[in-house]
Amino acid sequence: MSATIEIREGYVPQSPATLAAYLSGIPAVRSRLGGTESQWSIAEVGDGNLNLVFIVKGPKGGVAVKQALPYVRLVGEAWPLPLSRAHYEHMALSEQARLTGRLVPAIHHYDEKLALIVMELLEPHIIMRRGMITATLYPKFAEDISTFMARTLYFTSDLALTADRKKAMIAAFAGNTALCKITEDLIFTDPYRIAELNRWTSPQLDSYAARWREDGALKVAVSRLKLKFLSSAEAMLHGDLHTGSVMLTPEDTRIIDPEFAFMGPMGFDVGAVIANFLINYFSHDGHEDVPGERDAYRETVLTMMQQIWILFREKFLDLWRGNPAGDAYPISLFQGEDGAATLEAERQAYMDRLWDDTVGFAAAKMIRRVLGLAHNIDLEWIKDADRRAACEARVLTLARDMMVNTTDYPSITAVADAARRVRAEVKSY
Ligand code: SR1
Ligand code: MG
Repeated sequence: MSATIEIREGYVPQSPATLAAYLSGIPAVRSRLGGTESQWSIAEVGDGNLNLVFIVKGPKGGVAVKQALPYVRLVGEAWPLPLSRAHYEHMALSEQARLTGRLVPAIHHYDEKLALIVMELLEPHIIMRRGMITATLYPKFAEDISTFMARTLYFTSDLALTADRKKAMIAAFAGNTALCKITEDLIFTDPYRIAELNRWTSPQLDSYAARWREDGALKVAVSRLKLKFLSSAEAMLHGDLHTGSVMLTPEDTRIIDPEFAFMGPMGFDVGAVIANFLINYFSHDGHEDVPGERDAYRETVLTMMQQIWILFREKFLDLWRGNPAGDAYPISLFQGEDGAATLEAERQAYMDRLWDDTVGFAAAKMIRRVLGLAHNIDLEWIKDADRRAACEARVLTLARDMMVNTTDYPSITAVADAARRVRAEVKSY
């Protein structure tokens, strides 16, 4: 944690009253909303961990406004956080828009000084996590998220960029250290030690938390992942790609909130998606009124999870075969039929390594949502603590095995099978 709250000249946290006056001074936003300031409705709706979020509606249309606070909203002023995260979010959103078009919200206006972004209002979209808790089907999601990940990760990697452009991207994102530090602490360190902000369903999971702090193999495994996170600048990551960073309808998917963006290991983003599907899979035992009521949805969650990896792998490989413009693996080294075959075998091996990273990072993301500070509503909304702890114990059991015995998970099918097995075998906490 940095020591003091940042003071930036010209920065004022907005309220509905000040925001109306501010937005009326931006012609593009004023005309999008229509009418005059007095006709606009403005509500602060932020329920995330970090920022203010306003929904503004006028006679003609609406916008969403996101503003960084100089501290972590979830914790308060005791945890200062730099306003610069809005700069990195804006940069990542712009890059993601260039690479994926309508898979991210359009930006209408950016104010660096106010750390504020005015964006497209996504309606009637909802946060994906909320939809999945109520067992809603999203038939387009696997296609869309696999495209998003394949394009943002491939085109910002050394496979697609020349070394100078890649290094320029590393430099551009290098300052997002405070947000990276949150991940380094909350995901890779705190769940495995006594930390003030840790919490879990207690007393039910006390013995799990204690075992996690004493498990040498697990601590080595998570430390290897942390080292990769710290040192592997493979591609521009979203950095927080959970189902709370997706707004969607069954027909339209948008990826939001890339304030944790930086140049890091690709498996961190892919693993985040897989982790959140597994957490959701296990959570339905705590939500269904009649046992078995959600069997079909549970299987849908696993099917989607498998599609996501399979589609991502295919799309990433196709991009590599079609756009080998980067300085890595120069085509001049792989000429002729033999060269092409050698390179294709290496592409498959590359994806296998990325898969191993994905399994490990997914496991780390599952564990932090049960034993760390920030939990998922998939599990938090299970009111009965015993039922919740039983679901959480299954999350922890699978995640530990994925992290320590990663080679036992050679495919996404193996992960899905293990999830079913753990659900059947772990009866309680
Ligand atoms: C203090 S921030 C906690 C978490 O919220 C964000 O969504 C990230 O996942 C972060 O780790
Ligand atoms: Mg977020």
